[in-house]
Amino acid sequence: MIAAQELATTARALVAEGKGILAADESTGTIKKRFDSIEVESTEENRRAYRQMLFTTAGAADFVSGVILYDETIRQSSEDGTSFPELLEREGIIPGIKVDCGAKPLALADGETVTEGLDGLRERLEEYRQLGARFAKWRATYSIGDGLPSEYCVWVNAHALARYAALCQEAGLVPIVEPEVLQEGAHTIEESSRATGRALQAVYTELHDQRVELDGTLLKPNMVLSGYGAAQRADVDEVADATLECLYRHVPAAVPGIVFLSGGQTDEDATAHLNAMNQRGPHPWELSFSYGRALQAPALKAWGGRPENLEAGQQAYLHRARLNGAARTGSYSAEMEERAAA
Ligand code: 5MM
Repeated sequence: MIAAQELATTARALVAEGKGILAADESTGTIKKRFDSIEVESTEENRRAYRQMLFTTAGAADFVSGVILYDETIRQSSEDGTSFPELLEREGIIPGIKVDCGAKPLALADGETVTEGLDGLRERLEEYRQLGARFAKWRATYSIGDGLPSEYCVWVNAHALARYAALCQEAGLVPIVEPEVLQEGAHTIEESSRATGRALQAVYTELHDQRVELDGTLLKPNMVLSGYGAAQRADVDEVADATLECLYRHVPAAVPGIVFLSGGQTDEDATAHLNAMNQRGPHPWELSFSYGRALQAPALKAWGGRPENLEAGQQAYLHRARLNGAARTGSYSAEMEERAAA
């Protein structure tokens, strides 16, 4: 059994100053959608080449503390035969792994999901640790709507997240706990806050009851936003204030870090929101990022599946990583976007 101290040290290293996490854990179905958008076939070799481009970007380790991998990716290697976890370790980046098996329809609950993957998880975690993973991720999703999320959905997902987290700590992996309230729809920022707060409160009740040591965990929540389809969208200051208010009410101070997901925000919005929250610090927890789309979208586009665009793809990724690194200390400004575009 890994000492609690080691888990806490890894969790703190993942939220080191100026750094955050790259979520590169798209399952085969999701990466296919991303590749479809640039008209690239989703073959195993193309997926490997794309991930290699990201993982070998010189200078990224200055802003990226860890990378979340997918089951296929953790078993892949760079062209010189170095396994991806080893390659990342050498650069000083901590390898992690997505271990959930996806959000599936929740029985007798129209429009709601429960995340599966607990069966056999103890054995899978043991294997992932041997493959080099030092942290893990499990994502639950909740929709906002008429009577949604239901208490039923809130509690089954909180229970599963805590069972996953306890198994991770037993296996020596830091669990990233990801309750994502989806921001699709026309809801107000107040409705987003209520749903997010409810989900978080249940998660921390279950984590406590299932004996999870909070200082060896990280939280990966959504930001509190008005729905993407709302007529009047909340601005950067309103999002920062509403998100912080919700987190202060529901997240214990023993949690070392909160690593937001981007959830379909534009790259610039995801960076500006994080920056505004850090400008309002200091906070009891580090406020950082664990972005998928908001770190990768420009890189994917610049690469376009062409080996000759490798450097352009790496520069685009490095640029977003640098700006989000600045947002970690509240020192990002919109001018930094323009300077790069010039
Ligand atoms: C990278 O995307 C992950 C989800 O992949 P699957 O849906 O295929 O399992 C996702 O869990 C991701 O880690 C987080 O949602 C953050 O990603 P975004 O793009 O929201 O920042």
